[in-house]
Amino acid sequence: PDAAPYVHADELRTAFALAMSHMYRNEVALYGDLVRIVQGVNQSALLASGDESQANNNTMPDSPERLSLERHGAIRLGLPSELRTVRRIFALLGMYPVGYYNLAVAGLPMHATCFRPITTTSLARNPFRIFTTLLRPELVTSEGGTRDLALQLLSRRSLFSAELLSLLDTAEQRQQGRLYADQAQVFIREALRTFSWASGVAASTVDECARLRAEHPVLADIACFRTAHINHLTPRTLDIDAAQRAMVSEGMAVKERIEGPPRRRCPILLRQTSFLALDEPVHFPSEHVSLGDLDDCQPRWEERSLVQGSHCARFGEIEERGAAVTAAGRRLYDELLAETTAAVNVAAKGRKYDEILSDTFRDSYPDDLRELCRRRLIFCRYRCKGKQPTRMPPDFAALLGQDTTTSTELHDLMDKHEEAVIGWAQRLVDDGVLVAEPITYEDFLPFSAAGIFQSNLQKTSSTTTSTSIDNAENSNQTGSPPSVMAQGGDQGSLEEALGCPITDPDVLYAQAQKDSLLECLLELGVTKA
Ligand code: OOG
Ligand code: NI
Repeated sequence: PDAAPYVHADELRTAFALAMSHMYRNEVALYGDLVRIVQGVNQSALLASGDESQANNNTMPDSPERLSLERHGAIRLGLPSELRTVRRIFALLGMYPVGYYNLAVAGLPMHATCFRPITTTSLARNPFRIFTTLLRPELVTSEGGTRDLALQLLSRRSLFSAELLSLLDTAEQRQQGRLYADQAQVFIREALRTFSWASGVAASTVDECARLRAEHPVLADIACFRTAHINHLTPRTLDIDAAQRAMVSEGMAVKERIEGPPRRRCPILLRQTSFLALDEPVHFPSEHVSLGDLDDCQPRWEERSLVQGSHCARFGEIEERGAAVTAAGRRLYDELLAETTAAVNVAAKGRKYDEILSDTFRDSYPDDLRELCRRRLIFCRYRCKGKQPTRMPPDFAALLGQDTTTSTELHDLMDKHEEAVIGWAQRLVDDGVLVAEPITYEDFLPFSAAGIFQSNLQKTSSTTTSTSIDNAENSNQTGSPPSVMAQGGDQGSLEEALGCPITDPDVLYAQAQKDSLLECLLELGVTKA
């Protein structure tokens, strides 16, 4: 077996994302329509602008199909042990936890991280990520035992098949943590079961589901099912405004507004919109049955009588990504968002918000690549335009103090005087020696995520027993005190659940920028004096 080739994590991730896309299109027909719309919009955008529209995304010129591939999905987990195993699954796919998101600020009893590739090469091969939330039961504080009910339901399920767990063990025992091709196929098939809708058979009774919904719709979504069903997938669009219009004109119920920054010449961060979650049929068992592992779910359910109900959680989203911003760029973004919110009359939403947002950003957030770089608002990747011997400014030469310019010296210079080197690089950009390209933002935005959550959880669905559902709707809309209070984050406990630290995204962007600069200096054959 030693001679058989392992499947590379990047390839495995690509295969997994494709399989997941296929599964989700089968499960949610409207999602298939969304993918078609996005491909059409991307095709037109490419035709209209040549390759310019891709200039900010650091990718090779590509076909509309490849361009429109899914860029992310999202799952919601209930228990630390579930997250721990999910981390192992994603590690095999070359996806690692990056960034901490405290969703309690939006009244959700959850926190999250994003599993994604972390190297420039892997990101270029396939940037697919999964936004993964974990329940924080300690934030569900209301009387009435809903927290205990949720935990009880969760403790009875197992998200992972025996075959999947054994493949994880096998892969982890090997040095590279990889699988052979035949094992990879089984791995993807079994992993997909964990994230599938599982025929919409619930793991709770209809009444239990209603009780959890009344507390918070997301509690029901997390605790009442056998699987950690993917709740949306998100292809990339080159023109999100056009895609949103196309979705509306096809009659889709679409989120009121596009989350994130306004449309700009130099896109930053992430813009997202979605069609609203669908009310889908669910079969609830009429009584409790003891649940074995995932493998024996089907036969047992079929023996029981099932009650027809529904559940509203799954949707389809699209995204458009721009430059990763520095801490300063992020502060400015957050300030302008807050300014916009303050300026918007509480009653006026939609168009009005968007106009104010555009105005606020136009006045205060530079929309010119040179200015964004000069003010250190975005991270850039530097590239040599052509080789030409370049002299180091005398002050740098003095810092190094010798005649030769070795790679170790340049490393040293970068480490100790990075800010100054960036300034120098920008002069070289002005002189036409280097080119600066924005580094694509690969992460998420907490306020946008909260907006996406909220627009898809507002609608509580109806079931055959409707009284408590009506109560749920009321409690969400009448300003009664929220059961989940805004709370600080708890990154430590999420890391403990994961069993590993969470990487700070800014460290990755800064490293990518620095690596590119160093490469340029070496390639230029920089000399002193
Ligand atoms: C995750 C929402 C966050 C995004 O694009 O911001 C997200 C969820 O609904 O579970 O995917
Ligand atoms: Ni999303």
